[in-house]
Amino acid sequence: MDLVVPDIGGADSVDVIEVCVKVGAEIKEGDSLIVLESDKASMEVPAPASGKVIELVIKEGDKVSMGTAIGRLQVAGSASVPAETKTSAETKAPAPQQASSAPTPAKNSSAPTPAVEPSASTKSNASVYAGPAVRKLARQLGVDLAEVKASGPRSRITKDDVRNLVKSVMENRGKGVATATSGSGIPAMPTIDFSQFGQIEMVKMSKIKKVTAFNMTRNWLNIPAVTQFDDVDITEMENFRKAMKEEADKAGVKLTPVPFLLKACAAALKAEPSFNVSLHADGEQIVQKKYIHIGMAVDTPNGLVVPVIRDVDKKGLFELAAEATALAKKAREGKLLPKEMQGGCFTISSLGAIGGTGFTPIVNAPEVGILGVSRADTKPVWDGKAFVPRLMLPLCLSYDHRAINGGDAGRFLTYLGSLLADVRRLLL
Ligand code: CAO
Repeated sequence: MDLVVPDIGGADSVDVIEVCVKVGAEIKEGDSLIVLESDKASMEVPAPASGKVIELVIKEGDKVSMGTAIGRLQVAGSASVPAETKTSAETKAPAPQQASSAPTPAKNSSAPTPAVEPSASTKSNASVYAGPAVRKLARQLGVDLAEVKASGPRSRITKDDVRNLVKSVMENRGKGVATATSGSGIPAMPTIDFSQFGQIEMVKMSKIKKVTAFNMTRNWLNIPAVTQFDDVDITEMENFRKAMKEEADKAGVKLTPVPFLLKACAAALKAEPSFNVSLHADGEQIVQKKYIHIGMAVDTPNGLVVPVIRDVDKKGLFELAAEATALAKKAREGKLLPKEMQGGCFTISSLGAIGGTGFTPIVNAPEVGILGVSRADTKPVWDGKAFVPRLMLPLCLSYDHRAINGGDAGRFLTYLGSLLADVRRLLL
């Protein structure tokens, strides 16, 4: 018997959203053969008779109209089919004696049992057993049917199953519980009334603090970051800096370690251009930058801001020192212009004047690398014969592991260290 699409109320080019049977399956009259979905309704096409499916010429995603061939059925009790089967082209043409029955609008509870059960390993939205009405509900609620536990006969998913999943996810979200089915959803933080523990005062967050909180969360969640640590011997650099201090003062600039770090990072970005990139939003390309602008994190009473020093590679130490001081002052006075905080390729976050032995800076997207600098300290270093006192600067390099691999990062930090250990190298 030829199986064809029956009268579907005059609808044309209707999508096949599910093929419920496989070749070789024994089916009963009324079992669903395929599920169709038009703009207006979903419907199941039932088998017109019981028997064995011997050919299928239809697949999910096809567009069908009344008369489109579905396949062929060896009707139960009839003689076996001839050895030669019809070609797809032949079966697509409506046969003179077509057997079909009217499609049934999807009804969850009375939907017939399919001949083919979905296998757990290949379970997908298309292969789970659910009627059109249930699928529609799942789509409306954004539920992946593959994640729904079925309670209906023969593992059929019911509307209640879909609703129960949504309910449990929402309940667990409220409790801050991550479940196996919560996917990448972030459990919400509980709201706590701290006044029950003691006296409190509510302080309004500054705009900068709110923007920082948003950006940090976004960057933390989006960027698979790695932090690499190293201690760099800056004894010679510090001797040079101190020797230059008087000259710097005369030139009206404050020569701290930061201008040296800026200069060395610019050279390292040139030597390791993999750090001077951004990931393109299309996920297909990276943006390789040919300019070197470096951001400098500044701690202000209103919160953290990152002014950007442009073309660092083209500027001298005094010029960088003057610009860093001027930008830090402007930042603390809240006078930075938006364009002065844009266009950075890399960021330096120096807590050297404050203290600490190391930290893990958060990558400042769309940049892919950030250098954390902690307080330099004199430490005993083994020179091969004896321990000698050396001024060691702790560096922490966080990087976006999507853009940069560990080898790049190792080379970047080692090269940066070599420049800071011997600043004459910056001239090479
Ligand atoms: N180790 C030891 N001493 C250091 C040092 C280090 N790594 N870095 C700076 N110092 C010293 C300086 O040499 C200076 O001492 P002298 O006057 O004797 O030379 C002193 O600390 C104060 O420096 P400074 O703060 O005036 O200037 P700076 O160039 O070191 O820093 C700036 C400028 C803007 C980076 C800094 O003021 C700042 O805001 N840092 C905080 C950045 C921040 O918040 N980062 C965290 C971001 S993520 O939350």
